Amino acid sequence: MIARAAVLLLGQWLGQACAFQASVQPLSHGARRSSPLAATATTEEPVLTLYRDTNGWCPFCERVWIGLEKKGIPYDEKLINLQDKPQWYLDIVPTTLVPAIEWHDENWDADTPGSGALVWESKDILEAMDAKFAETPLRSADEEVAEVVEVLNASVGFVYGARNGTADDKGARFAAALDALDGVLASSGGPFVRGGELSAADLALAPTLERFGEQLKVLKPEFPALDAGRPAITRWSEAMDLEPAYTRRVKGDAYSWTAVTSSFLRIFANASDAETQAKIAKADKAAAALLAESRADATALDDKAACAEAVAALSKNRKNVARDAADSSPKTQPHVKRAKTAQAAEEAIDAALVVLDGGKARVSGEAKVAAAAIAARLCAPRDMGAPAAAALRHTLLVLAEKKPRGSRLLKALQIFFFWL
Ligand SMILES: N[C@@H](CCC(=O)N[C@@H](CS)C(=O)NCC(=O)O)C(=O)O
Repeated sequence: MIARAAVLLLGQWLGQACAFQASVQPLSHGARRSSPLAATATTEEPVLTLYRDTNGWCPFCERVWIGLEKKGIPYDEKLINLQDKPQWYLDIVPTTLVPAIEWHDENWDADTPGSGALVWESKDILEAMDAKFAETPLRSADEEVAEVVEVLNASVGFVYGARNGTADDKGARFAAALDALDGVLASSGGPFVRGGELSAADLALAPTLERFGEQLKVLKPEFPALDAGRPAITRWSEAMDLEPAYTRRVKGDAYSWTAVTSSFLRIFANASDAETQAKIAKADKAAAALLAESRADATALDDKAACAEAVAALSKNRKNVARDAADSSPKTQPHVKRAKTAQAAEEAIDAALVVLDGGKARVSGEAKVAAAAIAARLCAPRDMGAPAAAALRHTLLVLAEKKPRGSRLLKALQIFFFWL
């Protein structure tokens, strides 16, 4: 009962977060699309539609999303903008919240949302999925593990909010909750909450711990890493990172969560006070440093499946991406320099597609600006999975680099002397 109330509270809070995040103009506008790279890469006909938030940031959606990937259920997606939910969605889902699923049953008609049987509430969805696909159970009742729910609630209060109670109290509560979780993970035999198999409890934890782990580095650097001195949580994180159902498409990355931290601060804190301004500047600086790391990470291109996913997503959304990269009055990430024209962004996109496909390319000056803008705007899992985002960011940032002034002259001299 307490656990249910706690999950509900988390839902209300994150509902606000997601509503805000929906104002980010996404690179991906696909209203209905198959997962570009289902970890289970199925070509079977979808058996259900997943309704999830446009930004791919709702942790409840992510919980179901990982579950679908893990169980290998073929699905398609409809993305719901939480800031402007379509009337048809309000009409078919009584809670009006995401996620929901719609079964492609005998009544289902692709053009009539709600014609198939609908299930909402992430826990009920996971249960319904387990009922139909019993051979890969996620044991969703286990989601109610008290220590898991307490970690989720304590994190929500601590990371941003300080409405009731002091930051110290909240920090102590969160630390105690993490200790208790560590205890559960140790006594289960691990690496997961219920032992050797992934369960719905792990699916509830992962999306939240992942983002707060990154954001706390900027917001509360004095708070130790979530797994510091908690070996069972370290083992759990490592085991999660071996789950393709999570890492290939649903997991975000350090850059994405850090880059949106300043947006979170603008919404949840008093953006005009000096302390918040300093944190915003710090978050943006930390994000820039992570971008530099992406530039350095050429190994991202070794993951050919990731490159293919990036090519597919970029090709499909290129018009929106180009528009976004040349937006002269951006609503988010105003510090990111945009290109003067969408054509320059198109040039950067074409070049990136060539490089991701194994070729070589260079771009003109304004397209370099566009390439850097696209790299900075790219978010996982909103636009693509984290491995694909790493490959695309690296590609774009290399394209964006200005060649040192002397290098062309040097090349010309080399050619000249070669022919002498
Ligand atoms: N208890 C629900 C919570 C779902 C939820 O809170 N979803 C949020 C997004 S994170 C939402 O739809 N917010 C939109 C709104 O509040 O209007 C579940 O587990 O599915």
